[in-house]
Amino acid sequence: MSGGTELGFTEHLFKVLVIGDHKVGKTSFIKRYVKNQFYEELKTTIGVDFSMKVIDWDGHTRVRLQLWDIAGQERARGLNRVYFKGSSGAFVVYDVTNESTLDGALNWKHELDCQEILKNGHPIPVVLLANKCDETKMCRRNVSLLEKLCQEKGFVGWFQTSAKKNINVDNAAKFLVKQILQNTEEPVKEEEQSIQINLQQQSKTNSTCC
Ligand SMILES: Nc1nc2c(ncn2[C@@H]2O[C@H](COP(=O)(O)OP(=O)(O)OP(=O)(O)O)[C@@H](O)[C@H]2O)c(=O)[nH]1
Ligand SMILES: [Mg+2]
Repeated sequence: MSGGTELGFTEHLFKVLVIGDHKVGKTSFIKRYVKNQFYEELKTTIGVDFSMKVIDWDGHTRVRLQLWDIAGQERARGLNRVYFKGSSGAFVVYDVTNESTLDGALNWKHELDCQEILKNGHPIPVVLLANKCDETKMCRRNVSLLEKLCQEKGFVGWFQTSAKKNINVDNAAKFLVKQILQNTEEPVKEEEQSIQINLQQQSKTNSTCC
């Protein structure tokens, strides 16, 4: 969602999802990013929590990021789709010390792709976060695997992050915001819009995923 332009100054409000399995560090990532704080013990998120981060992107652009911290258990409960609507981008987080959470991350991404499409017909930009990288060093094989996965599954990028040690938190956020801003700059041409409507109608009738 984009706000008004006043004397060459633009404000944007973007809804950004932070999703992933239970205990991977979603809330910690947000707390580090928004408040530069980290807690060894955190209560599990119930439902959804919200945080706001205001970024003075450049001299004439301000971005308000509304971060939606969705409980890891919500996917199992099938409630996550309710929260996806209207999002401009997402972080999908997994825990590098718990391999099964990478499968979980791919499932979250799949559900998001089934649900959210931008006006220009593209899926929303999603960044994969390999969190808790302070706990273990990622080997080359895993790095190549993640790069391949990103390409295959349509993530716009991935980062090794540590909410604990404040590694790559800002970089990942900047990267996602840049992708989101690029989408706002791409006007949708009229003929493209009608093609997209047709495609969306077709995909609704052919859809097997959701
Ligand atoms: N070592 C390390 N621990 C982390 C990191 N990020 C989070 N943790 C710890 O992992 C645990 C879970 O973190 P949360 O941020 O609550 O995880 P969550 O994904 O929000 O979990 P739910 O709300 O249950 O879905 C907490 O004990 C954190 O202190 C990190 O980067 N490194
Ligand atoms: Mg949480």
